[in-house]
Amino acid sequence: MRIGIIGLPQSGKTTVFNAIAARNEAVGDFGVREKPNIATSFVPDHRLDELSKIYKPKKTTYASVEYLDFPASNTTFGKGHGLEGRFLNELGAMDALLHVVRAFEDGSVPHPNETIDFERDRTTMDLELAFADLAMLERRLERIEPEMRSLKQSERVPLQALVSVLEHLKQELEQEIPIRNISLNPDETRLLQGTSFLTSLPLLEIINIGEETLDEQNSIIESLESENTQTGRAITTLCAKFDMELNSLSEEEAKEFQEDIGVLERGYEGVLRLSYELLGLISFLTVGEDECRAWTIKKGLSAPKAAGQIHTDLERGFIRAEVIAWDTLLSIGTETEAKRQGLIRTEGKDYIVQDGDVMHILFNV
Ligand SMILES: Nc1nc2c(ncn2[C@@H]2O[C@H](COP(=O)(O)OP(=O)(O)OP(=O)(O)O)[C@@H](O)[C@H]2O)c(=O)[nH]1
Ligand SMILES: [Mg+2]
Repeated sequence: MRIGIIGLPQSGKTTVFNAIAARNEAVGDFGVREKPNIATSFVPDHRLDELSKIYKPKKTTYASVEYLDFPASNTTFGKGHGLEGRFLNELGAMDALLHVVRAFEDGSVPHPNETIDFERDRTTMDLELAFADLAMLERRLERIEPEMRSLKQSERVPLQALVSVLEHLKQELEQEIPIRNISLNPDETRLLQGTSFLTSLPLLEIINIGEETLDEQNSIIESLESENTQTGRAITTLCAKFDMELNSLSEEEAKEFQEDIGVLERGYEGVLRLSYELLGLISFLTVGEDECRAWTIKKGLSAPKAAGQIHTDLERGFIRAEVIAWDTLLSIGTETEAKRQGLIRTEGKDYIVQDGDVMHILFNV
């Protein structure tokens, strides 16, 4: 999973990146970097921790997420010129976008619009993303036109179908409807394969609040919660500066500090949880003396497809899966005992993998 961090200049993108990926990149550099910062962070998983205590494997492998922190440009951003052109392709290849929206007040950090207004900045970004998609749509349509003319009437049909989908998307975007909210039939989806639109990506919005409003965090989240019902969009708050500072403390110190101010979840935990929900992801586990490991899959995948995440051979030669829920296994203690009690199920090709399933795949290639 790859998440691209975007936002207006000086909104706290790099600070959020540092907070959630436990990094220490320079902040306040006004987007002078040529390339995004990249970090891989591991998804904390207490199920895997508990099972590893039983198996004592040589290696415990957590699921991972890659974060890319994109620099913003003061000259183009927020002015309706779209996002920074040089990063558009990279942004389109993300699995989700994380928009850092500034809500913190700090006189020493300039805002491109001078005042602090997070609702305004959310709208600005929605428009930026829509502009970028519209520009891309227009370029595609312009390129198709001469191609169309060079074809015989009978050969034009597939291209005409593509043109009408693109025109449809364009009309909706002009009404400020993001592509993720437009329902497309399977044929239309197929025509658009290989094209990545920024407004079709799931969008996670992080309202970056100031340290002095930390105690209001829960009520801010509550007031924004109704927005989390929107398709492909989730919103939460984080005090990036505070969360980044917690990284320099030990785990116990950080816990204590959090309890003092009543913030129970670490920023990165919240971001991960929401990203999983937003992207419809779950994990299944594999256990053994060599390795205990968490695998991330889309909700609703069949056992062979899930097995394919481990290795394509396991999908191709899938015979059956032996499955037990992680907490059942934990309470019984060993697989041998679980098997004796008939608690390990045999599941076939149609089984839909559930979050927290511990699986052994039997296959033959
Ligand atoms: N007071 C306060 N300052 C913050 C907070 N988050 C970020 N800042 C400050 O805001 C400034 C900009 O932060 P960055 O993380 O560099 O912002 P950015 O969006 O990455 O900036 P560019 O990449 O240059 O667009 C820095 O001086 C941060 O210390 C916050 O929650 N509270
Ligand atoms: Mg930055």
